Amino acid sequence: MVKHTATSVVTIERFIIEQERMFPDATGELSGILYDMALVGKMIANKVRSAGLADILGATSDTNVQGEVQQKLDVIANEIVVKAFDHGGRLCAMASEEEEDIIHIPEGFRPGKYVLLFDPLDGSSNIDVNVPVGTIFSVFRKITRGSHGEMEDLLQPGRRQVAAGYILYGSSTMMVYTTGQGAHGFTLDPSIGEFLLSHPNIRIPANARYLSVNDAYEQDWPEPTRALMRRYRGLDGERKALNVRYVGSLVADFHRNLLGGGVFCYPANTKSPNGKLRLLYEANPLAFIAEQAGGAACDGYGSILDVQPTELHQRTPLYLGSKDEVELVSQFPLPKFVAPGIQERRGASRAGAPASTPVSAAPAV
Ligand code: AFP
Repeated sequence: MVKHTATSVVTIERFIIEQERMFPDATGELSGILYDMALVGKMIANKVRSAGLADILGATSDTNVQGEVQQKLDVIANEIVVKAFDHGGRLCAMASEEEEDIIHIPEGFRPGKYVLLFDPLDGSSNIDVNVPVGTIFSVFRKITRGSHGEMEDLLQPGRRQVAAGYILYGSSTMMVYTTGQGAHGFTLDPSIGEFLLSHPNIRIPANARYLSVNDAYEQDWPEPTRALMRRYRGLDGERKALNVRYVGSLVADFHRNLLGGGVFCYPANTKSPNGKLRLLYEANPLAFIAEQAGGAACDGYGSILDVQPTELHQRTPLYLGSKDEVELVSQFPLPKFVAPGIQERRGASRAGAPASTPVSAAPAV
């Protein structure tokens, strides 16, 4: 394996080619998806950079499938991704956080052997105030017979992802991805329009510094979640307090914790018994990256990557980041029923777990 340091000049293209060479049977299709994603990142970065100038700030009158008002840039970013991928011959289907149904490959184009799930512009309610946003993506191999992609191809547990990543539109634009061979970060050099390897083999620091959580929901958390947060904050006298940092834009919060060490939490609460974040477009891809960087992700019952999805827009509670901090969640077991329905759904939908798995016996994260 070629060993790169943060001081070698390596374009994302060269890096992807070098990784592909490690697999003699590789056809280059997955590499093609990653190049296309880097291209998408540059195109969306360009739109985000000029958002304030082009009179495209503010909400459209449309709402997405979650019932949220779509920002115009969400719509634009969604279109950029779909158009970059629907004719390339590498995908047989897609699913987007912004679209209700499976996105089929148009007639006349050859379907490929992968499916792509993506959140085109996560954190988009922050655009009006110039806060970092991101694109998140997840790739699976097709598992059904026939040439066209089906729902079953999209509803696979995160453990089966073959690639995942995100693009952060922050003070600089960065793409971080994994194909299961470590997590690697690339920074866009705007003067040459290339992503250059800047963060090879990212390892999330074991000594966490940050806690990212929205305290506004504290009154709606179950008692074990409140106790967990008191522990993170050092209020129960058991440990040193973590610093609290919350942007409210998942990619930005995750990226800071990935590099600096920390845990992002979006617990279930009585008003949102399944949390807010989407399993397929947000939790799974970031969980894959976290694990590849030596971290972990759980939903309060077990590993995120073991959850068998049942619907495209499924939500999940999420604890994500440094391993020790995520493992702490299992010491604060949630009551059997956080809210009507949640335990039955969780027990029944975890891949490989019997429907009756009691919470206290949930697999360790
Ligand atoms: P938007 O895309 O509506 O801005 O939501 C962003 C997000 O999905 C995720 O990026 C944040 O971590 C989370 O929601 C913030 O949610 P709260 O505002 O409830 O804390």
